Parts: sequence; structure tokens; C-alpha cells
Amino acid sequence: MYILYGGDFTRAPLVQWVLEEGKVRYELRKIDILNGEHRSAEFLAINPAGLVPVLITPEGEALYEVAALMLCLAERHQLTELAPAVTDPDWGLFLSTVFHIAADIQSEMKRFHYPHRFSLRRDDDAGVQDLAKSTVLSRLKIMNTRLALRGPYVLGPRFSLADFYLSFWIAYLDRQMVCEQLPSIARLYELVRSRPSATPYIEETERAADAYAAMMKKHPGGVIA
Ligand SMILES: N[C@@H](CCC(=O)N[C@@H](CS)C(=O)NCC(=O)O)C(=O)O
Repeated sequence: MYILYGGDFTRAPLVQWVLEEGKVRYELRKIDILNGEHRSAEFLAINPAGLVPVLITPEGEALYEVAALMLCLAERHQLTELAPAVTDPDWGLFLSTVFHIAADIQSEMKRFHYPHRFSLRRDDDAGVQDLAKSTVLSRLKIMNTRLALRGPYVLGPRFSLADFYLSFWIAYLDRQMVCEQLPSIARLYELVRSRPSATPYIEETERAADAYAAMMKKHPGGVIA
């Protein structure tokens, strides 16, 4: 059986959704990142980088990096309806989108939520956030243009976990802004959100995003040290 270390305000639901989609047995262990549990000796023994999520495989290996966890599960359990096979002509575009979200979208979301880690001067925090916001927007605009030409999903007519991955992060953005400035992404988001297996995850992510935004208002420099 797999063990997934996740918890509130983490990206672990992305992995949990893949596990559920694949009807793969797992146990969820919650880590309270708001109270620093990810820096406890117990958790650092599992992931020395102190980051969530972590997936322990049935063989006992501790894996991290959310995109890798999703891809690894899809491959190990042959979830070809979530991820095209290596031999599939869609594989290249699929992989390139997943890597783009992991490397270029998530990283800016992190910069937005943890501005204090990206400058030594607290006066810079708002500027770091503004830059992160505008970088995310310009990257998403490029994706929006591609979806307008070849949508509604990342792989055109075919849903994949790349759409769920993108939607998870879209849930953290201002919904009106997404509708107005990223209409093709807004369409993809609504399609993903209306999938019965995705609906509870996206709704929960929207609630988490709203709650996190409220906490950020009180602690503009970052909720987690
Ligand atoms: N690149 C990692 C980043 C993981 C990450 O930053 N997770 C957040 C929760 S979503 C976390 O552990 N935050 C605690 C911290 O940065 O101190 C991934 O994509 O899995």
C-alpha cells in the first residue's frame, strides 16, 4: 500500500486524485504545514527538504515532487486515460505541459505565497508578489492562446491529468480575472470542475485558496516562515 503525506494547504490533493482515479490503495497522513510539522525531525527523516507531498511506495521508497508522483503513479498503474503512453503521439505535448506547470507556473505561485524567501528586505515582498503574479499571467496567456487554437483540453479533445494539474493552480487565482483574461483556460477549468471525480477536489481547492488568501491578508509577508 502507498502512504501519502499531505495535508491542508498543500498540493497533495493532486496525488490523492490520481490514486483515487486509479483505485489504488493508499493511506493519507496529514502534515500540518501551518504549524511547521513539515520541519519536525520525524518529517525531515522522510523528506529532508521539508516539503509536502511525499509518497511512500509499497516498496518503501520515499518520493517527492508532485508532478513526478502523478506521472509515476499513472505509469505504474497504467492509467492511460489520465496520461498518454510513451508511444502515444500526444506524449510529447503532455510531458511538456506537465513540466511547464511544474517548473514555470508552480514556482511563481510559490514565489507569490512565500515572498519573504525571495528577498532579504521585507519592503520588497509586495514587489516580489507583483512580479510573480504578472509572470504567471503572461505564461498562462500563452497557454490560453494554444488552448483557443487547440482545446478545450491540453491535448485537444482528450482529457488528461495535465488538465487537472493546471486547474488545481487556476483555483488559486482570481476567478473573475481568469474569466476575463484567460477565457480558454476558464473553459478548461469549468470542464474539469464539472467532472464528478474532480469536482470535490477543485471545490476544496477553491475553499483552501480563499482561506489562504484571507491569511495572506493578515500576514502579507507570508503565512509560513
Ligand atoms: N517542488 C515541490 C514543492 C513542494 C512544496 O513547496 N510544497 C509546499 C506545500 S504545497 C510545502 O511543502 N511548503 C512548505 C514550505 O515551503 O516550507 C513539488 O512540486 O512537490
